[in-house]
Parts: sequence; structure tokens; C-alpha cells
Amino acid sequence: MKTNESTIRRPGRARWMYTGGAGLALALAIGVGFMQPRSAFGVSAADPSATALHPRADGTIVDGSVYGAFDGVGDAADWAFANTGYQGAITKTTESPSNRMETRVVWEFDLASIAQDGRYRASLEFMLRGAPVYPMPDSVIAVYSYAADLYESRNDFSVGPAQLVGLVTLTPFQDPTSFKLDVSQAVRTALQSGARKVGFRFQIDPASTATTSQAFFDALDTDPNTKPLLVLRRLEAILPS
Ligand SMILES: [Ca+2]
Ligand SMILES: [Ca+2]
Repeated sequence: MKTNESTIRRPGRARWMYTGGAGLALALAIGVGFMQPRSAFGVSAADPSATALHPRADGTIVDGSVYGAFDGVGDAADWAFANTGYQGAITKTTESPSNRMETRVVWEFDLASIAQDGRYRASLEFMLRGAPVYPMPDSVIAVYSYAADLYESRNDFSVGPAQLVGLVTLTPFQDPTSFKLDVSQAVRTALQSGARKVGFRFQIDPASTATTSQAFFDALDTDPNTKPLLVLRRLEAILPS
């Protein structure tokens, strides 16, 4: 569930209007040049009871379009962005029957340094912005935890077992917005099972009936501070003794 949301206003930027046609998939993919790397968080630096983890592995995985059958199975990893350092198009479009596609973004965290007793409250903190596409309905992003292996691979597109940890909604042209999801249960399960790693997959809500949905991470491969943070706080530092 969404536990917190605040909007950070950014300077105005150019907009464009979707007029249909073959350019849609490409425009959806590249976000029409609005990548704005930024340091989003730093939430935990001032809190001595918190541990903040950057992802150990991450990537954008695509299903469909020219990359393979549109069948719920990932066809390529870091599609289109491998040489740009760019991460982060969460997209699904079925408007064109001949060019259906979906991209999902995954983040995997190493919990090896975290005490295995699981006595933590954990939050996943991240920023998303809306797609610069009009008209487009609101995009509902589903965030799932899944069994991570700390490698980016095509099967991260759908690997399980996956558990829904929250939904967030982005409107078209929504400015970069910070979100925080409670992922305590997913982290506790990963620690107590002995796996000591956890992944989070961001994808368009499977229940959505929209023919085109999209939101973006503005994250850079070269700058961990632009990526989601997993923030853990010991329960004894939070709860009264
Ligand atoms: Ca496929
Ligand atoms: Ca993986």
C-alpha cells in the first residue's frame, strides 16, 4: 500500500501530444529526452537507526514488439538503454496489434549484511514521474517482491514467487514524485527463509484495462543515488520497549 507521497515541483518542460502511429513505441521507450538524473533521497543519512541499501542488480526487461512474442515472457534485458546508462521505462501498450509490448523495471537488493532475525521495518523509497504523452489515462504501477538472485536476467520479467507489495498511480506529465512502500513482510520473508536477497519488480498493473500506460524512473546506472533505496530500521529503535 502507498504510505506516503509528496510532489517535488520541477521547472517547466516542453510537452508534446500523441498523434498515433508508429512513433508511439519509440517515444514511449525513450521518454522523449526528459531524463533528469537527480539524487532523490538521502532520507536515512541523518537517522543512525536506519540502514539504507542500494540495489545490487537492476534493469529494464522487455516483452514483445520486435524483440519476441508478446507472451508474458521477457525477450531482452536493458533493452534500448544498455549504452545510455538509462533505466526505467515502465510501459505497456497494446494499441497496435502488430506492435504490442511491455517493459518492466527490476531492482534487486543484497541482504547479506542484515541481521537474519528479521526484526526490521523496511520501506522501499523511490521516485517516479508520469509519461509525457497526451492523451493517456492515469497509469497504475504494481510493485511486486520476488525471489532475487542479484543478477539481471530476462526471467526477472516474470520470475516468482511474486507478491504484490503496493500500487502507485501516475498521471500524464506528473512531475517526479517520491513514494514510499512498506515492504517489511517481503524483507522479513527473505531474511527468515535464508535467501537474504529480495527483488522488486515495477510493472503496469495487470488489472489495468488501458491500452497504453507508462511511468518513468529517472535513474542512471552510474549513480546509485538516483535509484530506489531499501531503508531498514530496527524495531527496537522504533517501538517502545
Ligand atoms: Ca516474449
Ligand atoms: Ca534476477
